Amino acid sequence: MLLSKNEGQNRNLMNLGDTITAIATPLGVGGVGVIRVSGPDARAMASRFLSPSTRFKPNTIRHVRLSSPFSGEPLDDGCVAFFKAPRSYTGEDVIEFHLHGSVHILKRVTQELVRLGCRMAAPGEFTRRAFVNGKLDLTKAESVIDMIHTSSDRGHAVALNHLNGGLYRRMAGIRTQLMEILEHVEGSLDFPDEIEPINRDDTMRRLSEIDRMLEHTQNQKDFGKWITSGIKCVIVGRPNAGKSSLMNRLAGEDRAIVSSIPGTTRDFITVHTELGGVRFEFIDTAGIRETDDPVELLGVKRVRSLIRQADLVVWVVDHSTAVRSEDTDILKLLRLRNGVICLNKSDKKQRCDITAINPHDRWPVCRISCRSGDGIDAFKAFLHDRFIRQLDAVDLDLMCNIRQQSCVGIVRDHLQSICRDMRVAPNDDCFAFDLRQAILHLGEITGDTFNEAVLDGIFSRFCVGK
Ligand SMILES: Nc1nc2c(ncn2[C@@H]2O[C@H](COP(=O)(O)OP(=O)(O)OP(=O)(O)O)[C@@H](O)[C@H]2O)c(=O)[nH]1
Ligand SMILES: [Mg+2]
Repeated sequence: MLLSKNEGQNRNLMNLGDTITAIATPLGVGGVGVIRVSGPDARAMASRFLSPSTRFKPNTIRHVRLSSPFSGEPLDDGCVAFFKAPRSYTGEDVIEFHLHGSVHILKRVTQELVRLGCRMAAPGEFTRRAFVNGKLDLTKAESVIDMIHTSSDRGHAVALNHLNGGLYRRMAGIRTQLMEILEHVEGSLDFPDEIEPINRDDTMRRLSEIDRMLEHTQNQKDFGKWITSGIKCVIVGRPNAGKSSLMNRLAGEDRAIVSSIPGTTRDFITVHTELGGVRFEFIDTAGIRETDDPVELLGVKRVRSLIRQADLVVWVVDHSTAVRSEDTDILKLLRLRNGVICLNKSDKKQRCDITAINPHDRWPVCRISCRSGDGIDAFKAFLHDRFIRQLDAVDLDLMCNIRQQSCVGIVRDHLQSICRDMRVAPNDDCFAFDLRQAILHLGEITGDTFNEAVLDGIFSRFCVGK
C-alpha cells in the first residue's frame, strides 16, 4: 500500500515511538566506541549511568564517569553528547556515549540500557526515524548508505551530491510541474465554466521535456553501476598468455601465481584498484583450453559465466607464439562481447597473426609486455578513455540506483501514455489517471509517497547503529 508521508509518519510514530539503542562504531578494538540512544526516554536512561548532579545541555558534549545503574560499579570514563529533539539526526532526543573502544565495555553499557527498557535498534533504524520525522528525504536517506559503502572518489561524489539534495531537487521539481498540470486538468474538469482546458500543445512540450530528462537518467544507468559497484574487467585467454602477469601489473603487487606451466590459475582471483577515481575490479581467470582435468574444467566453466557479467573482457594473447585453435575457440566464445585485446610479450619476437583472431579490427588492440612493463600505461589510458572519460560528462544529480531507475521507467511510461492520449482523446479526463500515477511514482523516489515494503528493503541494507 502506498502511503503519503504524513500518513506514514503517524503510523511510524505509533509503532516506533520507543527508545532504541545500538553500538554505532564497528565492533573491535578501537580508540573510541560510540553508543547511540534515540527516543523519548534517551535522556532519562542516560542519566541513570551518571552522577545525579549531571545536567544535559542541548548540543554539547561533556566528560563524564559512567557507572552501572543497577550495581553502581564504575563502568568507564568517557563523554556524553546530547542532541535535543528536533535538532538531532533522528529528530528525537539523541544521546551518544563516546567510550573506550572496547567490545566488553560497549556491550556491557548496551545491555544495561536494554535492562532499563531500551530496545536494540534494527539495521538503519536511526536513519529510518530521521526519514519518518522529516529530517531526510528518501534520496538523502539512501545516499547515507552509499556514503558509508563508497570506495572511490566518484562514488563519494555521487553520494555527497544526493546527500546535498541534488537528485531530490530534480525529482521534486518534476513532481511539482506534474502536480500543477494535474491541478489545471482537474480544475477545468470540475469547473468548465471558470477554468479553460489545458493547452495540449504546450503541455505536450512540457511533458516531452521532462521525459527527455528522465530518458537521460535512464541512459546513465550503466554509469551508476560503474560508479557504485565498480567496473568489472574479466581477463581471459589461453593458458600461459600472461593473464596473471597482467593482473599483477594492474594491481601493483604479486597477487596471482605466475609460472611457465600452462594451467597455473585454476580458480578466479579478484583485485580491486582505483583508476581516475573509479573502482576497477580485475578478475584473473583460468586459461581457456580443452582439458580432461576436472578441476581445470570447472575453472573454465566459471570463466564463461564471468564473461557474461563483465563490463569489459580483456583478452590476453601471446604475441610470441602462432595463433592456435585455442585462440580461435576463444574468439567464438567472445564473439558478441565488448572487449580489448592485450597483445602480450611484446618484448619477444612477434609470431602471432593478429588478423586471424581480430577480423575487421573489431576489437581495439594494446601491445604490452608484462615482463618489462611496456604498454601498461597505454592500456590504463585505454581504460580511461573507454570508461572514465564518459563518467566525466555524467550529470550527478540524475544518477539513480536500481530502485530509483525502476520508478523512473514507470513515470516515463505514464508520461508517454499522456502524450499519446493528448493527440487523440476527445476529453481531458483520461490524462488525470496517468498524471496521478506519474506523481505517485516520483514520490516513491523522493519519499513523498512510500510503501512500507520499499522502506524495509532500503533500510535493511544499512548497518546497525546508522
Ligand atoms: N617474455 C615475457 N614473458 C612473459 C610476459 N608475461 C608473462 N610472461 C611469462 O609467461 C608465463 C605465463 O605467465 P602467466 O601470467 O602465469 O600466464 P597465465 O595466462 O596466467 O597462465 P595460466 O594461469 O596458466 O592460464 C610466465 O613464465 C611469465 O613469466 C611478457 O610480457 N614477456
Ligand atoms: Mg594465470
